[in-house]
Amino acid sequence: LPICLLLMTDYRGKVLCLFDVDGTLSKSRNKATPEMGELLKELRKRYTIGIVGGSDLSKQAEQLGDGLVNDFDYVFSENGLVAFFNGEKIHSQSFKDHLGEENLKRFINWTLKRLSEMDCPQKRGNFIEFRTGMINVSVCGRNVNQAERDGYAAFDDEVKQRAGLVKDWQEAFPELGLRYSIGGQISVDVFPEGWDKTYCLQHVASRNFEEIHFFGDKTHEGGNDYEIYNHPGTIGHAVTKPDDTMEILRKEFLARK
Ligand code: M1P
Repeated sequence: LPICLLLMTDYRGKVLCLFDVDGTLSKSRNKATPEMGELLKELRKRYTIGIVGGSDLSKQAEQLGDGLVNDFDYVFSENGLVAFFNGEKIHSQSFKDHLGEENLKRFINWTLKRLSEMDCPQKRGNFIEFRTGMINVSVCGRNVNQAERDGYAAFDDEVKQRAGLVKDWQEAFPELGLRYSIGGQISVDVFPEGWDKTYCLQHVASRNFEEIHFFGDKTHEGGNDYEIYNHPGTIGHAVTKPDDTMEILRKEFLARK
């Protein structure tokens, strides 16, 4: 081992660095750069590292590589409703079982009708994606290509269409105890109250980390990083792009003695 590494403290048992994916480790729905991959490898030599994203595992794998469950100590898909530690699945929570078939059908039918009344620059397919721990709803449809995706994001920035849909849901289904989270460019995640990203923290509680650092870009109220960023058990780092994350990691973590 190089002498400089021998002189540095091993924080692996004491400090967990937890990362949001879109906008934090990679551009939204894009692959993380090789530079980011190298930096995370370096970080893992001295710290425990994990990711927590709204996306399901297959989407996270598109962005971080097929081997991601082995490249991170913890992988939390769908906010930790599906969780992996050391490459093994340790938890899976069902949105369908929690809500019940009748409520689920009522919600989906109402949403399909509402989506049919909403206009946007382009519409493609896959408007409701059913996942293990949540459903993901998109007015333009998840099958948009990258240009159409960017177009919808700009449109939504201007007219706040997704925020309007969230308000409609809140008025229509107050009794279901659902939370609506705008985490990416084209869609809204829907899951029960409390199943936001703080959900994943239960999976690391027994490790008694001295510090849990969370890095995210949607830390404002209504963003899907808001709860975990403000949680008393985490130290939050707000970033606006992957370059910010790399800068913090180099200056504050890799340089730490
Ligand atoms: O990780 C953030 C979000 O990424 C995707 O959002 P979008 O397709 O709208 O850009 C989705 O996978 C979403 O569930 C997730 O929260």
